[in-house]
Amino acid sequence: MTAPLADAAEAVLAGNWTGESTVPSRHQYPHQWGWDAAYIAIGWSWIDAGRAAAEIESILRGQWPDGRVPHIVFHPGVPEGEYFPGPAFWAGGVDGVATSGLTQPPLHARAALEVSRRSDEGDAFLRRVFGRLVAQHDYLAGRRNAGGGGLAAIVHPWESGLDDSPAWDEPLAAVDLPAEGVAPYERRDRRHVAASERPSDAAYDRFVQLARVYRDGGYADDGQSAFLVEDPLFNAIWLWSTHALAEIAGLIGEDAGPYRDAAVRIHEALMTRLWDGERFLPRDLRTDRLIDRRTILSLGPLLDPQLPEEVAAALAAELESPHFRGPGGLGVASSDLLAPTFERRRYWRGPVWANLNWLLARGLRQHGLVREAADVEQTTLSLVEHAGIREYYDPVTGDGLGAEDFSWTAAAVIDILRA
Ligand code: 2M8
Repeated sequence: MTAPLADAAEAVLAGNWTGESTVPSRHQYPHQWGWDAAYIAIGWSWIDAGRAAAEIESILRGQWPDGRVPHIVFHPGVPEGEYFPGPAFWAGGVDGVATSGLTQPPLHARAALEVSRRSDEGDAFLRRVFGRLVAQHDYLAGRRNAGGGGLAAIVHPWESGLDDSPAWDEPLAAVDLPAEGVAPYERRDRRHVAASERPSDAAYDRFVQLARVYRDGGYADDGQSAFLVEDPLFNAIWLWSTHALAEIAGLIGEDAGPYRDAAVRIHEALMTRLWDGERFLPRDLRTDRLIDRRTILSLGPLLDPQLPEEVAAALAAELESPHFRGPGGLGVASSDLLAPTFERRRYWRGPVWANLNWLLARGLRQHGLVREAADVEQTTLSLVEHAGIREYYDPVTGDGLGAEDFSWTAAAVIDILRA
């Protein structure tokens, strides 16, 4: 692949670097985000290992005493009005670092391991972050085990990272809104991106209401959230990171046993709680039923190295099917191309995302599905080359959508080109 693409990707990361960490995009998301930081650190690791380590240590600076790694660490210099919901809304944080109170997919241990491979610091970086990563995993295993079966539950669609996925339509519809209506708020997300590419107002009302209720309850993980879901992608990422934690422990002379055991437990819970015999589905803990929607979330367990071969093969076949691969072969759609909920241009309701393609390619490769992995990577590179380093892409035309100069897309490109 071409040098100009690599140069453009590096320029995006450099342009989004703030001195301490990297924003997802300058205008749309002017703070540091939880799982973005992990992808971005892996991208930086090929160019500037110091910045890669700083990226991870910056997001971990926002970690709460209970271990949660927040989904946003706010930059103090950015005015409140630049992003909603900003620091004043969340009223959260630690040691002078303002943060949100939600979390996001825990990709950080995996990122830390990858960063350390290209760092001159030897094990020093891993030693600095190990305790915090363990605390993050303990938080998920302890405070988020709302279903009691050993998986981590998310309490808000924003925690999935796939905020507007059709998988969340049903559980969101069941969230009660106040009889007098949701207290007024001002969306800021459509100033730089077309409304047709962003979530609806109805979805936003529920996002804001859920976040307010969680905040007003002191961010207590008491199992009372009106939205309470076990998400296969979130849990698969947690599992992938748990394997990384075991590896990190081995590298720095800590006991890897507890993390190996935890990985076995999460794998078994994924199989017993979210596999329906045909596909992985999110479990709605409010109804204790699986949410029967085909979305890219279901493909996430490819990241589980212990997945039985026939299950990995079934996931790979689903990924290659017309539900996820359009006739033009443009990347993996975030949601079923053939379903009535499919929307080509709207956020997580259909578009192709480079970060997810990157994850899925890693999963496929882990199961020896090398041709399939290379195909996903190559189509991702072609999309980006054709349409620019955007937040997401139309799976039918390949048009670039959402924010421009997007960091995790740049990071995925860099890692695919270099790895
Ligand atoms: C999107 O989410 C934020 C809220 O967290 C938003 O729309 O304002 C999602 O794509 C999420 O996964 C991502 O981490 C974030 C920043 O890139 O943007």
